[in-house]
Amino acid sequence: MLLDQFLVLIESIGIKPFILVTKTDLATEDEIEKLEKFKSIYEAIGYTFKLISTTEPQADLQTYLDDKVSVIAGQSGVGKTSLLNTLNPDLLLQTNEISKSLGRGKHTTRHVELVQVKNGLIADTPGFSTLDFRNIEADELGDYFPEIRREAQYCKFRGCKHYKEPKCAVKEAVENDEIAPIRYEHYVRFLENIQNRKPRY
Ligand SMILES: Nc1nc2c(ncn2[C@@H]2O[C@H](COP(=O)(O)OP(=O)(O)OP(=O)(O)O)[C@@H](O)[C@H]2O)c(=O)[nH]1
Ligand SMILES: [Mg+2]
Ligand SMILES: [Zn+2]
Repeated sequence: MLLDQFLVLIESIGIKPFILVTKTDLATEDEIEKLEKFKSIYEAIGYTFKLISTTEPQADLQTYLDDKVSVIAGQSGVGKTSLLNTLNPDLLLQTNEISKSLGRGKHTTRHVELVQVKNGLIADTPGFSTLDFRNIEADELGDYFPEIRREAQYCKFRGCKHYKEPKCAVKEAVENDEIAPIRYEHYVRFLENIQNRKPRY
């Protein structure tokens, strides 16, 4: 859910996302199997999705980041800074183990800083704990789900929000398994969230 929320925000500002699942050295075989299923869902949408671990060098990621300006973002403690240290061992950026009592990161990175990996620049960022859709309107939400955006042109009604409207191509695509139900469920939750938000004056 947090990932989909994040993807919506990233799409809304026109940045190309690259999804990384970190610390896969800690995952069990069952967990890896589950992650592979998510990987195929996101790849079918058109996203790049990679399972990584800082116990291994990340040569192809280095190449991907070369000559670009990127931002690495995610919850506190997921290993953003550790990954940058792996990509460029000269950086020696500070990292911290996650808090045992709280079960989450300690907000070690406290400011945004651009660091170099090959000829690319990457902004390390502080971990966030919540995201909100304050700047996104109900009628644009579907644009930020690429698979919904693609189907929306076939909906019977212009301005269809793919919610309670009849003859909705998006809902049909969910029923036919062309759109992952979990993605559509999140779309509906975000939509309801936006529709229930207090109006701003
Ligand atoms: N086992 C394992 N541990 C990792 C991996 N990557 C990071 N860690 C550990 O996870 C902890 C948190 O890493 P950080 O790099 O500080 O996390 P962060 O995302 O930068 O956290 P904030 O700066 O608080 O947002 C550290 O103890 C790292 O050693 C990994 O691939 N495998
Ligand atoms: Mg950090
Ligand atoms: Zn529709």
